[in-house]
Order: sequence, then C-alpha cells, then structure tokens
Amino acid sequence: MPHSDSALFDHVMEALDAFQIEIPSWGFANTGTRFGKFVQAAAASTLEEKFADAAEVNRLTGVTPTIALHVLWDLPDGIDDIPELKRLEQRYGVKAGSINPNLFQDQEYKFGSLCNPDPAIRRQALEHVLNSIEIAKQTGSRDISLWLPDGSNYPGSQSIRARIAWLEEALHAAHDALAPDQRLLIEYKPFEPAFYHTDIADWGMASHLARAAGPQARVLVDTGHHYSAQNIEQIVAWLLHTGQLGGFHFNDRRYADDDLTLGSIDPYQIFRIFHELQCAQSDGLASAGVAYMIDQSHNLKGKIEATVQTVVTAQELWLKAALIDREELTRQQQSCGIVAAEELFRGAFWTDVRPLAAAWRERRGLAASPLAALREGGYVERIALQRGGRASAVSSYA
Ligand code: AFD
Ligand code: MN
Ligand code: MN
Repeated sequence: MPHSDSALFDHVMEALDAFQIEIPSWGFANTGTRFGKFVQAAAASTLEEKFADAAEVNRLTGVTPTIALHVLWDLPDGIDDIPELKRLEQRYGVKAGSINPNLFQDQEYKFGSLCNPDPAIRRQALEHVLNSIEIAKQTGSRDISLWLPDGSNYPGSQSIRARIAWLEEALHAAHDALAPDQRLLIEYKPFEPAFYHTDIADWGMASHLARAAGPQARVLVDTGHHYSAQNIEQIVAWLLHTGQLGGFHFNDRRYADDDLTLGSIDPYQIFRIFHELQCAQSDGLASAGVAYMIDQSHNLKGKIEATVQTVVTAQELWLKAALIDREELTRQQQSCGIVAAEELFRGAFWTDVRPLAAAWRERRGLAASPLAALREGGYVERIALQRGGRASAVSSYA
C-alpha cells in the first residue's frame, strides 16, 4: 500500500480503472414478485429500450460497457435476432455480455428441466442450452450463465441421485458445445422456486458439476443465493483457490433471494468479498477472468436510478477494499495481531471514498455524481413520456 498521498491517489485511480461491472437487461423491465408487479411508466419493454437504458447508465458511470441478456426475454427468435442486436450494439455503444438461458418458465419444466424424469423434456432443455451457446457464439459472448431452477417440493417425490446423474450428463454435453474461449457458469441457489430440494443448491454441488462438465465450466456466485449465516467471502476464497470462480451475480438480501440493490443491506459483506478478489489478484491468482455482473430486479425503486445507484455503490466498495494495507495486514495475520488486523479492515471500510470516486470521475470527464446527473438530465422523465406512460406508474423516484 503506497503511503505518500500522491502514490495513494494513483493507487486509488488504478483500482477504479480496473473495475467494470455488467448490467442485466431484466433490471430495466417491469418485474415483480410472485404477488404481482408494480408497473413503471419508464420501464423498458423492447430490447432497444433496454440498450438505450444501459447506454444511459454507461454514459453516466463509465464502467458498464456490457449488458447481460436473457435468451427468451431479449432474443425470442434466437439467432434470427442477432442482426438487430448488432445494430443496437452499434447505435448505443453497449455490447452483449453474458447469455442467460431460461429453464424456468415453460410449462414443460414443471417437474424439472435438465433434471426432469422425462428424457424428452431433458432433451428439450438441453437443446435450449445448446441454442443459447450458439447465440453466445454469434454475439461474441464469453459466458453462458446457467441458473437451474430444478428441484422438488415434497420429500420422496423425486430421486435426488438420479437427478444428479442426469445433470452431469447434460452439463457435459453443454460443455462439449462451447467454443474454446467460452465458459459455462453454473449458478447455485439453496431454494426457490423449489422448496424441498434444489438440484444445484450450494457451491459444493456447483463445484462438483463444473469439474464433471469440463475445464471451461466455472461456478457463479449470486450473493443473494445464500442462507443468512453463510460466509460468502470464504466460499469466494475457496473458489479462487481452486480456480473455479467464474463470476458473480451481485445484489443484496435481507431474507432470501430478494434481489435488493447491492450494498443496501450488508455493504461490509461485499467489501469483504472484494478484498478476497483483490488479494487474489495481487497474489497472481487467475482472477482476471472473474465476471462481475449485477442480477437485480427493481420492484419498487426506479429501474435506471437503482442501476446507477448499484454501480456507484459497487465502485465505492471496490475502492474501500483497495484502501486496505494488504502488506501490513499480512504481517498482522502472521503475528495474530487480531485487533490490528481488524482495524486495517475497519479503517478502510469506514473511509468516505466518495470524494476519491468523484475525483476519478472528473478525471475521466464523467459527472462527479452519476445519480445527480441522471436526475438533472431528465432521461427518466423523457422515456416515461416516450414509452407512453404505460398504466398507472409508480413514481420513478419512489
Ligand atoms: C433469478 C434467479 C437467478 C438467475 C436470475 C436471472 O434466482 O439468480 O440468475 O433470475 O435468470 O434471480
Ligand atoms: Mn443470479
Ligand atoms: Mn436470484
């Protein structure tokens, strides 16, 4: 950790230069909970509107050049939609990022997709994943981000081990279809929509499945997919150590997979995760390929405001982690200086980095406060009018 002010300032600038994060197309559209949704006048409903919103976030923040796409929602005609996608990339200066297959909404998947007892449905689900991989080849996307909702609701209603075997077979077939530079990111989630067992419920299951699938498979850590007592940064450290960390879906949670905006409930946890990542980077561990992605659906907040807020928070927490004096921390860890070590964490975490982040932005010709610039620019009001003020909208700035 440099100690002169100028060296520290350069260190901080470099830390923020190194940080980019991907935004989800579904974060701009009307979504909700299983109890319904509150529509917003400014919500995006076409792929072009999602690209326009993503471009506005990138214009303001400067660190979100890619947008995660959901195959059925964004590219319903599959590769036939690619020419339009390429036009939107050109027009809005944002590129397609990770490709997300959808194995959770078709009626055939009621008893599972890749883990369905019916081999015909398993085949249908695998075909969808293979199509998604083909789409990713056409969009030039490195990552296929696979979340499996499969599971069961009642004890005894399914064979857990039979489903493991089907899953190993399917993921191996999917892996074999990858291009040499592509990766299959296997996401885990303890429960929901299944409420008795979920076939990929924790990082250990995802880790095994990634190994069984092949060398281009990795584990995807969604920060909302953990029980409240779990130590996520320890999971991250293990996946970094074993070379299996593919990336993140960032969000925050109070109770379950709440998809709240990153850092809104437990910012210290994200700070600790970022510390593990930065340690790994400085130790030369191959963490450069780790995908930082946001996975949030804003049920009440204004969609674009919540996305800008999330990106700014992520930058601030990344910057806080960069302020930890890791050389001194190692010395304190070696000598079991418990309080001294913790104070290095706490000192960095409690530093108000907003002036440093503002200085970084101004050096790059960006607004010091992207959130204020969004409000002053009137973008949300304009699109609310253009998009026809659909239904009775909750205020954009609720
Ligand atoms: C839901 C799932 C999972 C998935 C996301 C996008 O819980 O996190 O990654 O939808 O498909 O949040
Ligand atoms: Mn996710
Ligand atoms: Mn989720």
